[in-house]
Amino acid sequence: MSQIFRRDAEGVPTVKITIFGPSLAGKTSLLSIYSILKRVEDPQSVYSELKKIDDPSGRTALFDQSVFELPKGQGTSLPLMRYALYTVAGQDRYRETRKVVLRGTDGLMIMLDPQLDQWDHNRRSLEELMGLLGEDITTGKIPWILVVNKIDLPKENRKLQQDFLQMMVEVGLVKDIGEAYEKYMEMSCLQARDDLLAMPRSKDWKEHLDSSGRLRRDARPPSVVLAAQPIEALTRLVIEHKIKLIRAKNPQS
Ligand SMILES: Nc1nc2c(ncn2[C@@H]2O[C@H](COP(=O)(O)OP(=O)(O)OP(=O)(O)O)[C@@H](O)[C@H]2O)c(=O)[nH]1
Ligand SMILES: [Mg+2]
Repeated sequence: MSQIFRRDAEGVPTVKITIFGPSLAGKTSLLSIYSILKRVEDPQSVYSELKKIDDPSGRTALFDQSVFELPKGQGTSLPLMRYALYTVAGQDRYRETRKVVLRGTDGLMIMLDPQLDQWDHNRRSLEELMGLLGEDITTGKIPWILVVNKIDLPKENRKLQQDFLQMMVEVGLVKDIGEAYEKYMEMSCLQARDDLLAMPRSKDWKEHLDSSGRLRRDARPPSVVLAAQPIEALTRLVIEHKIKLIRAKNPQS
């Protein structure tokens, strides 16, 4: 099935998605919530549990990683595919590690922090990313999206969508606001986590389960939909992008 899909040690085609952004944006929080979600919805899809390499303060020191399986046949004619999710360590002192973690990434989720005092950190993080992968990003070689977390915070304490769209243009991620808008998403990891953990205590909990006792996908609370969407949308984008490359190389496939 071509070298365009890398294969893991078991020979299964695997795409690598990296979550990049400044320290405290919520990258580890997102991966933790997504791992819990997949465990309650479809434990068989969790190929490798969340591994965290963090420092004594709980911040990531190298990366977090978790690997999931896509239902067979989804998006491709392949029997089985995996997607490996990584987060980078956002603190300034881990800059060198981020280069290593980004190596070979097939898709990029940029996660930013809307808190007013984090504004400069966001910009520095975007500038660093542009220095490392700017060409791959702007030419479409690496599919990407930008997610702003912490929208649970009061509006007066955070930057809003328009500020981020403007910054995306200023750092050269996109050509104009329209293009920025297409790449932009928002979420609250905190809200998603609270809503997910509250579900088993709700009166209608049983109605949200399928016959095997798993959480039904269509029962995701809206905050959980918002949190899972960027990962799942980006994974789809990456797979579609690779299939296009394969078809371009071999029109018969
Ligand atoms: N208010 C609010 N706080 C959040 C949200 N998501 C994460 N946090 C908090 O932000 C802090 C940092 O979260 P992490 O997930 O560790 O951040 P990170 O991006 O992995 O940081 P590094 O590992 O240093 O790169 C924690 O105290 C979280 O509880 C959110 O949606 N809303
Ligand atoms: Mg982290």
